[in-house]
Amino acid sequence: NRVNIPFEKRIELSTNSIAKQLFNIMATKKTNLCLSVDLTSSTKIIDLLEKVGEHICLVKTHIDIIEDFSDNFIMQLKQLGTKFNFLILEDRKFADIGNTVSLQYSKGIYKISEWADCVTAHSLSGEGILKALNTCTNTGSKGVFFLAEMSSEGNLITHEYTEATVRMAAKYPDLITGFVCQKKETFSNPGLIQLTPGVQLDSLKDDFGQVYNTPEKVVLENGADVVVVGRGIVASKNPEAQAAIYKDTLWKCYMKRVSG
Ligand code: 5BU
Repeated sequence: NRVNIPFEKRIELSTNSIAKQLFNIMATKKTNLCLSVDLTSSTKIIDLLEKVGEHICLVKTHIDIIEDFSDNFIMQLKQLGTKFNFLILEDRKFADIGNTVSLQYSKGIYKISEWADCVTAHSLSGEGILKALNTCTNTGSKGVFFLAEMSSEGNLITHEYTEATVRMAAKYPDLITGFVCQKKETFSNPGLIQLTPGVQLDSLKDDFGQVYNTPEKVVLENGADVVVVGRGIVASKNPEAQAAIYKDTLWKCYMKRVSG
């Protein structure tokens, strides 16, 4: 079972270079925490990452919510990634036809393909989306987290949709880093990474349908490899201390999972 295999061993089972890097970072830094920096000020994001960079393996951005976006911000973000050894995931949730996605991925103001190690994408529009992302990434080492399930209540993803998504991903072993999903049964390939959002220690939900689970539940029961925490850290009074708490709690759960 993939969830009982330690990250070190899963490195060689990966066929995507970003998955290999991420497994390696998690094993070395002993953290499976992904921070979702959902802030609208680039200086606040940089300040926050200076404080919590040591605790995270991955930072997840929504680049289109930033009000003072600049190329300089991207430069600083990349520098912090190098300094603290974390990767960058742009949670763009691409969903259009392949041709449009290839433009959204590499053009416009954000030029996501130039700086994001990996991106998220929906399977809704069909395989063309992976073909397009694959073509754009031919030159560098890039990855895609494919959306197989969502955390929000009432979302329209069915079991059949999830299964078809996993089958579609299997055709692109070089490109797929893993799945954004909620359950360990969703896929079995140990070379792929389960990224799970919807985690908070002090809250069960927000006002707009987000559903939160505990670290124990998502890592031990539901098979999460990398765990996304946003407001649990970002909106807390002391994000630095909170990041350390999430990191320790999540890593303990992972250790329990692979040793038991
Ligand atoms: P939160 O503050 O921990 O609720 O933030 C969760 C983040 O994960 C936020 O950026 C969402 O866009 C993202 N997310 C999610 O919450 N649920 C999902 O199913 C997917 C992404 Br896919």
